[in-house]
Amino acid sequence: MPKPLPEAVIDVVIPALNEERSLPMVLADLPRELVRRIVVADNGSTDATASLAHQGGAVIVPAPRPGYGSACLSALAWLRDHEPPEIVVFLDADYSDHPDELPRLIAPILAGEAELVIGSRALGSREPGALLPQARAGNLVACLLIRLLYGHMYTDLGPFRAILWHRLEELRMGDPNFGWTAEMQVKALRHGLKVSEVPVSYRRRIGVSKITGTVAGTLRAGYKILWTVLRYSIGNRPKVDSR
Ligand SMILES: Nc1nc2c(ncn2[C@@H]2O[C@H](COP(=O)(O)OP(=O)(O)OP(=O)(O)O)[C@@H](O)[C@H]2O)c(=O)[nH]1
Ligand SMILES: [Mg+2]
Repeated sequence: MPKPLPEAVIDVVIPALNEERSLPMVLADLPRELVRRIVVADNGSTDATASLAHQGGAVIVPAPRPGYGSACLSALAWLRDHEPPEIVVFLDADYSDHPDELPRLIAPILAGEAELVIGSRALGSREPGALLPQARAGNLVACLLIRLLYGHMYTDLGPFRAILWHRLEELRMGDPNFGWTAEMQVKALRHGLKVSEVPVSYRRRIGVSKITGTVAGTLRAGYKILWTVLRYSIGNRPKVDSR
């Protein structure tokens, strides 16, 4: 059973690629009183993302290798060298997630009831058109495959999530791009983390889609996610915490 953490140190990681229109809104809506640092992981945005992140009080960590997962890995490497937090919260920079819902994500961890909390868009309310049909179908297939191979039913692979730092470190994350969210969820099951989900709201993104809004992005992400779910299922029987 995880320990309650009434006053945990929380850092937020935001992978961002050319999100100058939405990032300031994400930064403005985050409940700053709960958050120690905001780390924006940037793969060389060519717009004002980095300067707006700086103005908004975030730390900018440059990610040399392109990709969503690489950006997250660069942020984690930076945190490791700069007094790591107790809890890391991830969310996207496109203002699809509702940053003001962060307290919901961390509540089960603070209460000692969970070590990884996924913000589920399937359980929450979605603005029409926010979660594209291909993303919904892909998530469902991936979640069913996880159920089959790991014995735990998630309802989403949503990007808005919170995890205990020391347990995240145990997972030795490595996916450089679209498999990042699935990798974290299946490895959490394999490592016996206590996982839970809370409903989160989701709205249509502002700015240009990089992943599920494009055909190439959807196909590459779908393939990568399914492969990720399969590859970590090979080997020992997963340890599932079904409490
Ligand atoms: N640093 C970095 N961030 C990225 C990269 N690709 C996507 N992102 C960020 O990751 C988040 C998710 O990307 P989106 O384009 O919104 O992907 P999506 O949510 O699947 O697709 P939409 O439904 O169009 O929003 C956003 O904050 C992007 O700016 C990348 O290669 N590097
Ligand atoms: Mg998005």
